[in-house]
Amino acid sequence: MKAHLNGTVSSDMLTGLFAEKKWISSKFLYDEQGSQLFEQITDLPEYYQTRTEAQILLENLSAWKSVFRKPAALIELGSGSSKKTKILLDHVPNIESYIPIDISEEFLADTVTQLQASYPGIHIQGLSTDYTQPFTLPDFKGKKKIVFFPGSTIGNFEPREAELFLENIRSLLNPGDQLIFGVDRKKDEAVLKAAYDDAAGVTAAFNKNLLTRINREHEAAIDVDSFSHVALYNPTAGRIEMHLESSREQVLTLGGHTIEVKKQERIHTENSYKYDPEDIIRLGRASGFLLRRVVSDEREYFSVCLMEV
Ligand code: AVJ
Repeated sequence: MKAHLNGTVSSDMLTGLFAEKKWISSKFLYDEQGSQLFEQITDLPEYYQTRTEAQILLENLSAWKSVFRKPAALIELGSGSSKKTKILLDHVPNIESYIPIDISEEFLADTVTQLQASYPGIHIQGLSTDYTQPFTLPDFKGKKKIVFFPGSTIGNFEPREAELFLENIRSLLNPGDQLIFGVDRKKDEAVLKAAYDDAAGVTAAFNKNLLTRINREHEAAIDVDSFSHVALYNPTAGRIEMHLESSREQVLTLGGHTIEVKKQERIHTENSYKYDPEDIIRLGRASGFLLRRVVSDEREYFSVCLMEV
């Protein structure tokens, strides 16, 4: 939806720009261009997360094998290209069905077609929905369900929201069903900052693409180059923050509205919360799951967690 000339702004993407402290939700980072940039981020030397999580998954196959001791359904939240899931599909027997859930219908359909060809023995059924909104799962006739939520996406939720989100997921499951999720750990600030402010400038482009998207979808003319990428670690909150900082005083015109921006004023575009094992214990307790195990890499950069209903 667009900002209307009659004075109402009905777009989710723009509301935060009219707030005292300007913000844009990080979910808008992932248009087509943004999703491509994010894929590039996952290959950056500074962005250890994706390859560390894959390594942890590979190094702990016996744990996932015991999760799937009996035939079960694997349900993935925000499956994207299902890259990490392939580690499970390739090495873990007894995955009877795979239900990738993703908001992008087109992307999902392609993924399902490709996966079905590679894994003819697994029943694959995509579900195109926003998994942060209430949804229902297909009926698995009493079969065990394993929810897979990799990529530290949980870090984008505010801590309280993360608890409520997991509580909601738990309500879709039965006793004995399990949840496997990946989350980035707190660590040396320089390592964290580099991961969100890479030398090649891919993360900067990813952040600034939000403004390009607003220009395109709201017929705005924001001077994208007048904003610079800022990534900082907020140790009190335990999170990385991304902002867009204006290099000058300016007025943005959006669908008949004007927004004044001061020199060096920032638009907050993302929070990425980091979880140490004690934070994971708290999260499990608050969401009503039983925490079964937390596995990390040698450097203790990332964790994969197993929880049970
Ligand atoms: C996809 C939310 C896990 O927080 O690291 C990457 C997104 N933002 N670089 C993250 C992101 C900037 C990413 N998550």
